[in-house]
Amino acid sequence: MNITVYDEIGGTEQCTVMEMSSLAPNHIPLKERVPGVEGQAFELKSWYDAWMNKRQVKTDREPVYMNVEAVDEFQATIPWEQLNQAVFLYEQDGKPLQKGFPIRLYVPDGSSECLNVKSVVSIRFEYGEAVNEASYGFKNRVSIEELRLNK
Ligand SMILES: Nc1nc2c(c(=O)[nH]1)N[C@H]1C(S)=C(S)[C@@H](COP(=O)(O)O)O[C@H]1N2
Ligand SMILES: [Mo]
Repeated sequence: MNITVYDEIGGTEQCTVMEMSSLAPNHIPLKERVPGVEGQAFELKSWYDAWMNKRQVKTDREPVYMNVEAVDEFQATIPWEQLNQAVFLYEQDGKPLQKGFPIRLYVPDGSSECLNVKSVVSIRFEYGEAVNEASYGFKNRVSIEELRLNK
């Protein structure tokens, strides 16, 4: 399963877990940042810098937030300042994740544990208007039935 990475300046790339984790300069046991949870994780921000370098992007700008979306369409938008300790869990017992595959975000500095999005398949770095608070939840899914009813 691929993960789509998008950055307004750096462009778009489809990555495998292997490609992402091998690019990441800083790998840690997750329990160092999230006590009680086993597994190997890599740091988000140092991975992001390495990815931007690989994309040959030079910029002084920083994203204002990151948006991640999961297989089940759960998604979260998190201000850049809450992401300093953020990591992606990618392996448990030396194997791909049983729960949260392909990767799971953990946000130790985040405003809520609900931001620990499982099964992330899309990661977007955004530079637009600042968001002051993190948000999460399922994307709006409007069925044909509802459209008819609300007409
Ligand atoms: N993909 C996905 N990730 C998700 C959720 C979800 O519904 N889908 N729920 C979130 C919420 S609201 C919480 S509280 C935690 C629960 O994590 P747990 O399953 O490890 O207890 O996962 C978060 N990550
Ligand atoms: Mo939650």
